[in-house]
Amino acid sequence: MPIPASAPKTLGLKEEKIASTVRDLVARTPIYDIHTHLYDPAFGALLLWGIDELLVYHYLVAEGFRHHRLPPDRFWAMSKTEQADLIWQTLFLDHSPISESCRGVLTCLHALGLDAQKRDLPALRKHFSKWKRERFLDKVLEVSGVERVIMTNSPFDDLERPIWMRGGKRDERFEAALRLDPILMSWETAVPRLREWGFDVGLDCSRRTLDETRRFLHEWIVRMNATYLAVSLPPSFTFPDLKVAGPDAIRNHLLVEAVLPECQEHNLPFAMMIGVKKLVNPSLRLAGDSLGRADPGVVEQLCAAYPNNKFLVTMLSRENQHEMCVIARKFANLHVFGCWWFLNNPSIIEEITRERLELLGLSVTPQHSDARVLDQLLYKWEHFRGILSRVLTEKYADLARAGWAVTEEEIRRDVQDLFGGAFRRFLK
Ligand code: FIX
Ligand code: ZN
Repeated sequence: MPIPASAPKTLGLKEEKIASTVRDLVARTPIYDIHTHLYDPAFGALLLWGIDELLVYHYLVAEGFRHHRLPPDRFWAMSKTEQADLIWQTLFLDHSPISESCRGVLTCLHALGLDAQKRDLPALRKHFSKWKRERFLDKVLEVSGVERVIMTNSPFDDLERPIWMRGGKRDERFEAALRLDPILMSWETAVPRLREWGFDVGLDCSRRTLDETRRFLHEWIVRMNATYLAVSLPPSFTFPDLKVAGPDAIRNHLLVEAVLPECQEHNLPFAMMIGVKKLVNPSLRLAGDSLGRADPGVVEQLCAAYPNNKFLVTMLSRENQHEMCVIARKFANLHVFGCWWFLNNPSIIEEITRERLELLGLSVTPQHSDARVLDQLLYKWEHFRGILSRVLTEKYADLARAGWAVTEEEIRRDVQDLFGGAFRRFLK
C-alpha cells in the first residue's frame, strides 16, 4: 500500500516513537526487487508457484540430502510430488524446520493464511489447487509488498527464447535482465548457437566476432528492454587484461570490447555476481553450486578503468562484504546490492546490513529476493523487513541521542531509497 507523499511533516520523533514508525513504514513501503528468477506470466510454466515448488527449491533439496541420504539419481527419478513428500517428511516432520529455507516455506504459508500446524501436506496442496496463477500472482505481490521484479533472462534458454521472439503482451510489473553467462562463461558452446541465429561469430576474437556479439547484445537489450546486463562469475575472476592469453582471454575481450561498450551505449549497469563455484557436487544439479572468496580488487580496478560504465555488484562470500563497502565509497559508478544466496540468513544479513548502512548510508540496495518460486517473495521480504526495521531503529535512535531526531517523512524517504529508490537513481 503506497504511502501518500503528503504524509504530514511532523517534528522529529521522540525516541520511543521511532521503533513503531520504522516498523510501519518498512512494512508499507513498496519494494523493487532487483534480482529474481521469476517470470512474467507471459512465460507460462516458467513462472513457478505453490507448495510443491516451494519444497523442491534447490536450497531444501541440498538440505534434504543431508538427512535422507538417498542416492541422487533415485531422488531425481522421483516425481516432483514424491520429491516434495520426501523433503516435507525429512526436513519438516522428522526434524524441526529451523533452517532459513525451511522457515521460509512456513512464513509463505502463514502469510497466505494457511495452517501448517496440522502438518497436513495433502490439505495444503488442496488449498493451492484452488488458486488460479494470475490471481495468485496479484495476491503474492500485494501481501509481499513487492511492486516490481527484475527477472533473469537468457536468449540461450530454449523455453524462454521463443516467447521473446513471438513478442506479445507482457506484465509491466516484470522487467528483464539480460543474462550473459553462456557468452562470458562458455563461449565455445555459445558460438554455434549464435551462428545458428545469424550472428557471424567465431571462437577467435576477431573484430568481426566482437562486432557481431555487440549486434547480438544490442538486439536483445532492445527486445527485452533490459534494465541491466548480468553475469555470475567464479571466485577466480580477475581483471580482464587483454594482453593475457589462455582460457580467460576470450572472456576478457568479450567483456571489454563488447559487453562494457554496449552497456555504456545503452546507459545500462553491468551486474557482476561474483564468487560462485558452479557444480562442486554435480549430482545435486542446481543445488550443487558452492562459493569461494573472490578478489574485490577486481571490482575496484574495473570501476577505475571504466568510469563511464556502471557496475552493479554482489559478492557471495561473507568475507568479501566489508571490502565491497569500502570500494563502493571510492566509486560512485558502483552500486552494491543484496545478501546473495548463502548470505541470505538472518545472522549474516544483519551483519552485512549494519556495515553497509554504517559505510554507505542509504546509497545501497541492501536486499534482493533471488526468488525462483513466486510464493518466496512472501518470506524473503518478510524476513528482511524484520531485520531492516531493527537495524534502522537503532541507527535513528543513535541520531536522536546525537541531537538529530528524524521525522516520519525522512524515514519514509530513507526506506524508499533502500527498497529501490537508490537503485533507480543509479539507473538514470
Ligand atoms: O546466478 C544466480 O543468479 C544465482 O542466484 C542462482 O544461480 C542460484 O541458483 C540462486 O538462485 C541463488 O539464490
Ligand atoms: Zn540469482
